[in-house]
Amino acid sequence: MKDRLLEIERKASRELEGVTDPEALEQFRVRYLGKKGEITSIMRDLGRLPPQERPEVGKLANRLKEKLNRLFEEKKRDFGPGRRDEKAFLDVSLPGREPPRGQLHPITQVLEEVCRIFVRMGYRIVKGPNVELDYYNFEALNIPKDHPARDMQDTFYISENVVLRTHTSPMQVRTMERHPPPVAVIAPGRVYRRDSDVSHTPMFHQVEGLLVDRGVTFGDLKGTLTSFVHQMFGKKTALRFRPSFFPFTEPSAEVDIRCVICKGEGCRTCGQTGWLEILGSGMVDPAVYEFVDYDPEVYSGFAFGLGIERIAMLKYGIDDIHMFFRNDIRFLGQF
Ligand code: 2U9
Repeated sequence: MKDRLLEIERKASRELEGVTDPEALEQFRVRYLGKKGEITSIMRDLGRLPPQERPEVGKLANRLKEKLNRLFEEKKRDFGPGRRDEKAFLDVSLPGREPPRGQLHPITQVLEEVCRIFVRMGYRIVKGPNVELDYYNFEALNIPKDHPARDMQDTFYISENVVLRTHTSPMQVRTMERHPPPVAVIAPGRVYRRDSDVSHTPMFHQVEGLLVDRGVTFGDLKGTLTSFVHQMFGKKTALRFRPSFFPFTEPSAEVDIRCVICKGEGCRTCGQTGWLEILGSGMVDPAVYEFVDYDPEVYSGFAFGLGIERIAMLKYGIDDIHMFFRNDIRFLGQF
């Protein structure tokens, strides 16, 4: 009897595949599920089985009956008024389909996180043009005419006196021009440099900061940036200030954190040093104050700059900066 049930199941499934009109479907129903149909006859024959076999075979027969009923109902929908290929078909019993949800680009997420940290410390956000005068991008930042950064190789020139800004520093100069001290601002945004390899793209994002007031010291710079690093990378992150040089700050220092990959052991990411450079900083060079009419005898301040793509690469362990700009949803959806 079990074999007969299996045989019916195979036969019925095959037959149903060949059913292409309502008449054939009705014949199918009569043949298998009708009063004189195959399943009904099996049910009737159950009584002839030895009593101990009846429950198992009965259960199998019931299951097959349910299955064929279901297949029959599904097929019926293909022909009925609510058939699937009809434009108006709407099965209100189906669960709703969730539309794919968007999210912020990882660079935007990191940029906003950096800004949030400084805004909490009292800094104000300033934004300005990406196409900038040579004066604000170089001249007022104490970058002399013969400085290599001004080379056509490094900077996108729009005309002799107009460039795509190579950093967001022009915004700090514009801010100081219009506001007397004290100032505490951060300038986030896009910057442009003629550079492209695994860690450089011709456009990237920076957040730069500037704080000027009476009596601001290198100690304030260290405290501020230490707090930033701890908020961004965790309170246990070791950091160091390494002497450096920038035309617009003196003295200058770069900030390194303990390598997030090897924890200081030495690896490919940190070039075996155990340290990763994450930002540049320094006390604003008095020469810069001359351009904005701040008195360097009364005021002092510090400035810093960081590349958002670099921070994001270190935070998420990404070794190719171009991943951020390929717009591959499978990559971007992970953040
Ligand atoms: C004014 C005065 C000084 C901003 C500074 C840096 C050091 C720095 C780099 C970090 C990685 C650029 O994106 S990056 O390649 N920046 O090292 N930036 S101090 O100094 C200023 C800015 C404005 C008026």
